Amino acid sequence: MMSQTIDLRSDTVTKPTPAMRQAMFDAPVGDDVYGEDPTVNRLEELVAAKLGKEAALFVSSGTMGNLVSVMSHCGRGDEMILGDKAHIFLYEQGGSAALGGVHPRTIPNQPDGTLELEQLAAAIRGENEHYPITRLIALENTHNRCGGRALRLEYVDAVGTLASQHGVKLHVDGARLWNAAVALGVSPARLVQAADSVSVCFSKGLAAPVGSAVAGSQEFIRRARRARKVVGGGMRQAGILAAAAIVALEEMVERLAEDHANARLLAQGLAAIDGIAVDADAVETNIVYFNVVQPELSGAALSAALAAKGVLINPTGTRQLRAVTNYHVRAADIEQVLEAVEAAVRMPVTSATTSAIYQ
Ligand code: TLP
Repeated sequence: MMSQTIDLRSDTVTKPTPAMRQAMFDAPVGDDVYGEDPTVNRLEELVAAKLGKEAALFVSSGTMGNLVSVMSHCGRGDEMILGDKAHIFLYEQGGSAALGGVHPRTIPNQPDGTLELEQLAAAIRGENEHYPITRLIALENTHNRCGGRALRLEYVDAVGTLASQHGVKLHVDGARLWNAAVALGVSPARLVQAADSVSVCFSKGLAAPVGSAVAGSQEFIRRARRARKVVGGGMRQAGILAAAAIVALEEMVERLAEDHANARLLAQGLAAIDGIAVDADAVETNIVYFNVVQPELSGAALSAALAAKGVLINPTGTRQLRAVTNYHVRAADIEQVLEAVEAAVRMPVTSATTSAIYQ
C-alpha cells in the first residue's frame, strides 16, 4: 500500500492553494445580487479581459455556466447542435432540455473532438414549420470525452464563420479552455474570438475550490444574469469564492503544462504495458483514456485493484478508464501509477464488484 493516495479521477479533486485560502480570508465582499461584491466584480472584469469579451458573470459550476448560456441564446423549442460526446449532452442531466426547453441535435464528434463542418452545415435547419429553429452550435474545448483534445484555432474560427453565415450563435464549453490555450500556445481570448459565449472553470485544473464563469457581449451577460437567478444561482457574498478564482487565473494557468507533460508520461508508460491499450500520440492535455485488453480484467476491476494500492482512476466503460493529471500529481507519482497498473494487469483480481461507470 502506498503511503499517499494518487488521485487521477479528475482535475476537479484539486484543493485550494495556501495563496487562495489567504486571498479568500482577505477578500472584501458585498451582496453580489446587488452587484456590490467588489471581489466578484474584479473577477468578472478579469475573466472578460482574459477572454476578450465585453463582460463576464461568475457562476457556481461549469454545468450552470453551460445551462445559463444555452438559456440565454435559445428559447423553448429552439434547437442547439452539439457533439454526441459533448459534456452538455452526456453529463448535465439534459438540463438545457429539462429546464430550458431546448432541443438538442447531436452530430458525431470526431476522435479529435471536432464536428465535421459539412455535417454541421447540413444540420442547420431551413425555414419550415415542421422544424425547430436552430439557434446555437456548442463546441467543447478541450474535449473531455474525446480525450482532452484541444480544438485548433482555425477550426473554432471556421465554425464561428459557419454559424454567423447562418445567423446561429456559437457557444464554447471551455471548462478546460485554459488547458487548450496552454497546449496550443494561443491566448484564451484568441481561441474564443469567434464564439458568442464561453464558459470557463476555475475549480478543475486551476485548483480553486468552487466556481466558473461565462463571458460574452453585455447583452448576453444581461440575459445570463437573469437565467442564473432563475436557476437559483444568484449568490451573495460570493467574493470569498471569487478571490480564489482570481488567484487561480493569475497563478495557476501556466503550470498546466506540467499536467500535460505528466499525462504524456503516463500515456507512454501505459502504452508499454502488456494488457493495456492507449493512443499515446493523441494525448494533448491532461486527460488519458486507456483500455484494458487483458481478457480477465474489466475496467471496473482494474480500477478497484488500483484503488487498493492507493491509485484512484475511474472506469469509464466496460474496458475503459480515464486518468486526469492535476496539480497534486507529480512526475514521480506517475512512476508509481505505472507500477501499480503493471502489477494489477499481471495479477488480475476478477472478483471486484464495483460496476460504476463514471465520466
Ligand atoms: N466534468 C467532470 C464531471 O462531469 C465528472 C469531470 O470530472 O471531468 N464541461 C466539461 C467539459 C466538463 O468536463 C465538466 C465537468 C463540466 C462542463 C461541468 O463542470 P461542473 O462539474 O463544474 O459542473
